[in-house]
Amino acid sequence: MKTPVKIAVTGAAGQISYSLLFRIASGELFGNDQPVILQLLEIPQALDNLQGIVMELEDCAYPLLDSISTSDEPNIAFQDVDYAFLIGARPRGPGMQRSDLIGTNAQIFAEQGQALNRVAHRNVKVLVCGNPANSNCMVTIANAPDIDPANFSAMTRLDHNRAVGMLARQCGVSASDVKHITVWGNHSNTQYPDLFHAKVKGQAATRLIDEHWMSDTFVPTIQNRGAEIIKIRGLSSAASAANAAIDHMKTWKNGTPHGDWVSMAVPSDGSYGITKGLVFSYPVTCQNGNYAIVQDLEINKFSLEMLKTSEAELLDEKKQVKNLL
Ligand code: NAX
Repeated sequence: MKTPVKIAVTGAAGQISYSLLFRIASGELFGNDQPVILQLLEIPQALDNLQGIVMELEDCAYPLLDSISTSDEPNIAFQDVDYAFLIGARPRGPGMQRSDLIGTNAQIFAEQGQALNRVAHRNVKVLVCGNPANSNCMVTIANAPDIDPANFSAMTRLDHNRAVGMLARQCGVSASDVKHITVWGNHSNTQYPDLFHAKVKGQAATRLIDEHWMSDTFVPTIQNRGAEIIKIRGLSSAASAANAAIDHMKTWKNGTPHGDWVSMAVPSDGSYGITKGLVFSYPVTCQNGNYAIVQDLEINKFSLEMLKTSEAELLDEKKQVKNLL
């Protein structure tokens, strides 16, 4: 048997984790010969509830689940972890502005960055999912100076998967026939799902779809899909978000399929003229546990405006968290 990998999940009693934990414990992410240790973090008020989830995990008798621990202390939950899913965050409450949420949550991620820096494995891979995910990720990186920034990313894979699914439905093909979709920018409604490079069964998507459908239907639908789900379901996306978190980590660890790329929000190196250091969603390929931003894609005027709008929003968020950077 292999040595178990240690995985931290924060917000472990929340709705995304309720899907995610069982899939990790079953071996879906790391493979059917890889034991896992789950190190779960919650706030004190949620620890009782989390105990119930631990009991359910135990009741699955997963052969690969080596052990589970719970804590409200990041220094304990992140001890020696190889992977960290930072999902826990405060939801937006009544009367709260987006800027209030940014301030409160950025503080959480600053503390968690410091704890990762102190106790996590030096090669830990960190996925930030809690919102505002891109800026939280930037704050986490700034507070973990001894860990390579390339080990951190924020999740736009749900947006990416939504875009793949919608284009596939529009063209009447399977999701596996769609390649080279990109979601650029912030995980917010300024994100830009870009079809200009997309291929459907090897053909340029722009030859198969109407340009007005792209700009007037596709782009706003993907940008607002999260809000639409809240309106209809009464709760935010959870199973699809957990699915995207699994996809994100799996691709990062195992690599992108031949001839395709995925969207990941990663620290900008200035590619495509985006301010260095912002955590920006790019098309990336992954190999041997590392990602590389896809270079030299042609960006037309429409796309450039969309990228710049999302960058401006991230620059504004950066101003709001500057005391934590
Ligand atoms: P829930 O409110 O169900 O769960 C959040 C959990 O985090 C709660 O159990 C809470 O007690 C815990 N928590 C709060 N502060 C914490 C802290 N300091 N340390 C540890 N745990 C803490 O939310 P859920 O639906 O699971 O969503 C979690 C986060 O993901 C939210 O911020 C949400 O906005 C974000 N999302 C991000 C997505 C993305 O694509 N990047 C998509 C889905 C989701 O909306």
